[in-house]
Amino acid sequence: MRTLKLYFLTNNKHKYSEILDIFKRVKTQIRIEMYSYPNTKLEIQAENLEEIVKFAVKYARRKGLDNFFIEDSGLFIEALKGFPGPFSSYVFKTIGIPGILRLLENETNRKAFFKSVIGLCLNGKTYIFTGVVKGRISEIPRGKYGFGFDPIFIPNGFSKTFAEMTLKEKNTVSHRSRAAKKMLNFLQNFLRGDVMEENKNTF
Ligand code: ITT
Repeated sequence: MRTLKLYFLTNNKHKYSEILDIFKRVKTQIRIEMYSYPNTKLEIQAENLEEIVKFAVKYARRKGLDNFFIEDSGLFIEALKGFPGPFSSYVFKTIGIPGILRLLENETNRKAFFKSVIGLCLNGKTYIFTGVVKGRISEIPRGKYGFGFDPIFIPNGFSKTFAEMTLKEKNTVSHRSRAAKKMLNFLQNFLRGDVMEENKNTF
């Protein structure tokens, strides 16, 4: 089997650890290295994660990079019409968890979902993988693990928040693990030689 080295372009160590855990669980010839690459995502304020990722991939390709992936994710709250969604990173840094909980004060509809979109650039071609986890926003923050909005997100089927789960537990259901598993599956097929040149996710 061939080996493959991929760069994960991110400045978020938590995302890197979560995706690395998915790849470490299986016997694979794929090596992933975190690559802090500035400004790949700053150029665009699009309203959906796919557009942001496609733009970021093109941007990195224009800079001469190949064999890398980028992930963009967000928390979509139903009562807030999908806010903060693609603006999650900015909203976390500004109003943060207290701000989100204030916006949801007296709100009984606590439904929300996390979405992850991965853009993989492999031998000059781009492939998109997505993952979603549905859940609800807790009344108060709980837990010490993870990052971002983890302390207020309870995935369906659980009573714990993501921040009360270990990384491995979170990876059994999270949006990012779902997208990463799709990418891993695709890469394993690729390395076996079952190349899906006309994969519907390519562009
Ligand atoms: P990079 O762009 O460098 O990869 P980032 O943290 O800025 O890292 P995003 O632009 O994708 O990543 O922003 C996603 C934000 O959404 C992130 O900062 C969190 O606030 C939130 N978020 C996404 N996935 C999350 C998760 O698994 N747990 C908690 N919060 C999450």
